Amino acid sequence: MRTFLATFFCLAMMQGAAQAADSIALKHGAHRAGRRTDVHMQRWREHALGQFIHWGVYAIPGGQWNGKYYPGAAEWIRSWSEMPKKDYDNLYKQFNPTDFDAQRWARQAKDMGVKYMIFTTKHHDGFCLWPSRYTSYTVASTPYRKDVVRQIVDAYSAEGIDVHLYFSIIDWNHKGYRSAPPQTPKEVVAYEEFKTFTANQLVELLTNYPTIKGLWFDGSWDKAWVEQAAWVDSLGMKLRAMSSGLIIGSRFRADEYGKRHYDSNGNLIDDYDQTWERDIPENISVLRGNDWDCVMTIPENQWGYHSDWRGYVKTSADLIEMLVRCVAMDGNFVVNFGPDGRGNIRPEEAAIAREVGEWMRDNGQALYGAAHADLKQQGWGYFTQKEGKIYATVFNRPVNNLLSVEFPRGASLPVEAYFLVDGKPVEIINAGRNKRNGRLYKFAIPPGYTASKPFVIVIEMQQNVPSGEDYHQAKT
Ligand code: FHN
Repeated sequence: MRTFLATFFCLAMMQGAAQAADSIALKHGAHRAGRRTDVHMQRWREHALGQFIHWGVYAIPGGQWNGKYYPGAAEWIRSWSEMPKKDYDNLYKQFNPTDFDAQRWARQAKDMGVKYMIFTTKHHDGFCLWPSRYTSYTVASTPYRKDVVRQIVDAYSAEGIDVHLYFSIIDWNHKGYRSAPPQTPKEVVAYEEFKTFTANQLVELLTNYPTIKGLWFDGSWDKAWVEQAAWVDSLGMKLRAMSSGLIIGSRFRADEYGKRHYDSNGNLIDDYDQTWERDIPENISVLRGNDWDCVMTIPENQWGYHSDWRGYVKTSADLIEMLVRCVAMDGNFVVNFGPDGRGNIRPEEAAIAREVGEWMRDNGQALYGAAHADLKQQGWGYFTQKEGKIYATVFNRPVNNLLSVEFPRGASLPVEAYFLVDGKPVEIINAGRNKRNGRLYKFAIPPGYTASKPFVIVIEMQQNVPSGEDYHQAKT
């Protein structure tokens, strides 16, 4: 739900984007100006928190092979020169995750407060976690045999969590796949076969799992794929026609000039900005009024299971801060999990899920369905807004216990404030006008108030703004 402060802001943003460039005619650029307004996208927008799961045969070596530690992202180990390709390509014969219990994963996600999840049906290695009839390199050829995607879709849907399917365009297992554009007639034929194969698999996924809400594409940066703009665009339309409300991010296709994510006119391609991987924008203006998500790893850059996490590992406090920061800029935040080769979610990730979930139970109201509030950013935390209320999430409590909030000139003003967790009142101090004729308020945290975690103050806003006399700006 978007209300008073953000509405003004978004209109201004969109007008800014529309005026920014001289448009050129594009056949395969953005097919819509501005955000999608349908119920499916609105539901996605309100999720706030998502879970990513990277799982595949790379979970078996878990970043180590023949006793040697692989320092890169574990799901890329096949590309490591010390890992023989032949060994990797036979790992599927060992894939038998007897501990895998999709319902357990889904319950854990639900307890964490997750509203949608993204599951790797096929990563760059080409191994399919569903029994695709277009290749034998699938879970059906493993000792495990059972359709993993089916179990995930059923278990998460039963918990009320929306499922989106990750699909890698890169496929190291398909003989027609290549990253550079095909040159010889033979290469062209092989690449055409790869395209048909890719399209067939995508149609198969939507046919087999019709309840899924979106496709999350990856690996579409290959020049060979980028050059197929017209074909990829028509494939996207076909997929959308199969699944009402299907959500596809900006990582699927390029325009006819090879521009990805944002087309040659600067407009977002498809439904949301998918460029924010392990990164969060500095401020909302960077996003040009578009929907977006941020996908984040818990260790520095591990998506698939790595048995030996090194370097800094994010804490639940780090992730909660990122989550609130994203929602305060109208984005969703997605935390990645990499289960091991037997189907277990590692204890570090389980602890994160538990801790984030505990925090979300008390404070999720400040995030689910909430939007950006156009208030000046303050060093103590972040603002979100929903239904006439401002939610102020405090991460850095000032030593004087006074939270400054500046309300712009003409905006509605606070009438009541209280802690979200227990409803106890917070004193509002009118601190006068600021230089720009806005109003400065202080919200007084009682000195005896103790909090070991970030906490939320709800600010109820006056709905009818009186027109006041303006303060004369100092002449400087
Ligand atoms: O190469 C992949 C990586 O392994 C992982 O899947 C991430 C998730 O966003 N995407 C690619 C890198 O951008």
